[in-house]
Amino acid sequence: MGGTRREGGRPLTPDRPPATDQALFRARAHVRDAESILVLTGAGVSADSGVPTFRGPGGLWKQRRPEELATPEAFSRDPRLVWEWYAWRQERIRACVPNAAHLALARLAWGHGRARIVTQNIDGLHADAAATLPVSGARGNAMPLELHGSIFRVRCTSCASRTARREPIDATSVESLPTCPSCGELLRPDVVWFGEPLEPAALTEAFELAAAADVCLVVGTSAVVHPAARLATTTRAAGGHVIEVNREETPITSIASISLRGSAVEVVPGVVSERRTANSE
Ligand code: BV8
Ligand code: ZN
Repeated sequence: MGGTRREGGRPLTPDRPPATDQALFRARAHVRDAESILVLTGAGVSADSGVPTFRGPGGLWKQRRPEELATPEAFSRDPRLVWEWYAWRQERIRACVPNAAHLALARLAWGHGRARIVTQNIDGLHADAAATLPVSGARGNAMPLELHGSIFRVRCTSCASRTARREPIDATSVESLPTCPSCGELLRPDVVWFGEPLEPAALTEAFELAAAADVCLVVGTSAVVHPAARLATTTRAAGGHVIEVNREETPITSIASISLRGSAVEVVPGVVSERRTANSE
């Protein structure tokens, strides 16, 4: 197993699995010494909390693929079926709590104000982890940039009003689907579906963070969904390090300085431990 740093011009041969002590030590050093860190997470960071991943074994639902349900066309064709899928996911997610990876990442972002969490997930678990931190101005640093929206927010299909909504959705009939209190039109989940653009401000901020990051720590994403999948390559192109935590290889593995094999809940806390050398504080 050969992991090398980028220095010295030697060809980059990322650390191969499994997450060995040496690879963990090097990843921790990169994180400790970085002045700016972009944390990019996908469904894998929440898998250990019990949230089904998109493309894993539990990702299929009633023999349909998420890409067939998470689209504006699917919603206009059958809003009840799409809401039934989101109601089922909401119910699953309500029973889930942030795991050790969410909590360690929240403490990293809160502690030094030099790390930002950008997530593809809509489960709200990074925000729940931030809410466990002591109330202070710095807690805001731990709040994630939710690139794909939130399963616990709804948006009107007509007047586009947005509101948080955690109470269960009754998707048993079209008539029981939620409607807008202002204009009476149908509400939809406030998430980004395939074929829909991401919020421009969030997208701009995410790519600015990626370009400025010394380290992009990528946790639990298959890196197949764009434009989020391009954030790590943006950091790499700007000369930063990409550190990946995943159970398996992904398209990001080949550009990662270090790719740590293992589950987020086991690996992430050891990589982002808060201790920094005395002279760097
Ligand atoms: C857009 C919200 C333009 C909904 C989601 C360029 C190239 C190719 C395709 C495209 C491209 N540009 C655009 C596209 C099309 C499309 C796309 O990317 N398609 C892919 C599938 C090929 N992109 C879009 O449509 C985007 N929009 O580009 O608009 C535009 C501009 C102007 C005007 C009009 C249009 C919108 C994409 C957003 C879609 N919405 N979610 C919902 O969730 O219901 S995406 C969805 O996938 C989720 O957000 C999810 O987070 C995301 C990515 O999946 P992952 O998070 O990676 O999850 P996955 O299950 O795949 O993988 C889990 C990983 O974790 C695995 O690697 C596994 O090994 C690992 N793992 C598992 N357990 C653990 C673990 N790791 C660690 N520990 C564990 N315990
Ligand atoms: Zn409305």
